[in-house]
Amino acid sequence: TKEHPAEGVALLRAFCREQAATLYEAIRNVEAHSPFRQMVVPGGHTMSVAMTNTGTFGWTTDRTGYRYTTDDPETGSPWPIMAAPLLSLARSAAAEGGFADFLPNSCLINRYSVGARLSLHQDKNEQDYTHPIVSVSLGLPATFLLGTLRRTETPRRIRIEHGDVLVWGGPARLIFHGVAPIAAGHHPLTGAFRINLTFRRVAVSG
Ligand code: MD5
Ligand code: FE
Repeated sequence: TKEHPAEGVALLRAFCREQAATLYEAIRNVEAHSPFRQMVVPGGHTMSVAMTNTGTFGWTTDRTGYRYTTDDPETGSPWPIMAAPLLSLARSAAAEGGFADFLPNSCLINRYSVGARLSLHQDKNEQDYTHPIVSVSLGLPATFLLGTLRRTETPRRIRIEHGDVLVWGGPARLIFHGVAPIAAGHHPLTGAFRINLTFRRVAVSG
């Protein structure tokens, strides 16, 4: 099924549910090389979400700012190569969402434990906003905060479940969004976690 919760947003319910175990296996492999870590933002706070990356470029933050890098600053090695099932899923979801030739070169993997959240923000470090963003949810459900182009407007709340995929493009690419604190629960695949994969095409890096 395809829903359009806002202009430029396609919500593909249960789109990757059948491949979830394969995707999770790929995530576990990434984690074995580049472990999840809680990063520090420029204001000095430590994020409640733990992150790692796969693909040519990985998103990181520290006290000095946000950036995309080819190497994991924790290991000094390149981020793990994006596994075929991850790339393939991102491409097919983008196509279903109306973007025929999406070629992501970056996948941020967000791991939410119970209580972890992502405050309202825009994704604006990618330089080129003509490419969509594909976001995949596995494990515990979440309440997604779907805002507008203005930070001050109250966001709508959308329930996102295991296997759901969102494609954000065009007018939705720069809207404010976030994730409400994750409620306690258990999922047969991921246990006490929600995992989000955010696929992007990044133009430049530092
Ligand atoms: C998450 N992650 O569920 C979300 C899914 C992030 C992030 O927000 O930056 O890692 S990605 C949702 C998203 C991405 C890009 C644009 C928009 C939403 N949007 O225009 O609303 O962990
Ligand atoms: Fe975001």
